[in-house]
Amino acid sequence: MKQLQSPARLSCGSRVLDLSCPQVMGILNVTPDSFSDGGCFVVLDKALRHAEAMVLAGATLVDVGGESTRPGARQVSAGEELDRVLPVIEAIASRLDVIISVDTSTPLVMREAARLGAGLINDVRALRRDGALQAAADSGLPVCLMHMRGEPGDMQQQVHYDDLLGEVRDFLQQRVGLCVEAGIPAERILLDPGFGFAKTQEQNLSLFKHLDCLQELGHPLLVGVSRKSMIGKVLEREADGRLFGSLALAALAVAQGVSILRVHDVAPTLDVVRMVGAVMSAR
Ligand code: PT1
Repeated sequence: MKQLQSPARLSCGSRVLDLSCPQVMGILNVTPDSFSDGGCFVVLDKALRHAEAMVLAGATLVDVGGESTRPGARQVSAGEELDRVLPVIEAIASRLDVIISVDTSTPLVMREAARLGAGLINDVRALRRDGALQAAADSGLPVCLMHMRGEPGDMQQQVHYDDLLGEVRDFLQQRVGLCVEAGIPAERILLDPGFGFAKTQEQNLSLFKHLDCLQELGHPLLVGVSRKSMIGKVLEREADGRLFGSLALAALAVAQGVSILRVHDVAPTLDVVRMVGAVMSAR
């Protein structure tokens, strides 16, 4: 079992994230509902309650996203994304003691989110959109760079790898280089192998098995597998039946030294983190 690494503290705007032990990031999707938009009070209130429940359950980060990135999802306009995400970020920032992560690839969303109190930029496109490197650098916030190929709409057609682990590692290392050149200090960069993004089932499982190899890159790792289809395919269960599978992977991730778990189910995941942590710190 890999020992926990300790670049201990990460400055996230006005808050500090303790990375000496694994942290749980709660997922807050602000994708529209059929009969109201992001600026609507009902939507805002519901998002705020959900965020509050996750914070009470022990989440130290809340990941706010206005664009679905699951396989086949359609893209949304910057305006739509801003309308969905900004009111929620503003509301959480003024009410809850939590680090707000903004799940976006859109430079303007990064800038506005940072202005309203976001503490981390989480980009599934690893700052590849025009202007994203600069927007992230200007924000002064830490960033999470994720491995993906193509776009969520077509990524599952780009799953040929000669050496999956090597290619994921090289991609992330290359993105880190460009970030540092753009003025984002290496200490502020988190990395994510991107489970479910341009990968087959076997590739997802193999990447998970060898997650600890990515520790060589020297950056804290963030992993998002909660309720994903890679669990559904093994267990033959729909999304609402994937909790135990998600927890099994959370345990395996923590055992491989992962720093942040991006999850829907905060309370049970924290039990896993604490239990695995207790075993790992035993003599
Ligand atoms: C992730 C992630 C994310 N995942 C980071 N951000 C999603 N850093 C959104 C499926 O196969 O892993 N890391 N932001 C959600 N995306 C998916 C992808 C959801 C695949 C579901 C699947 O079920």
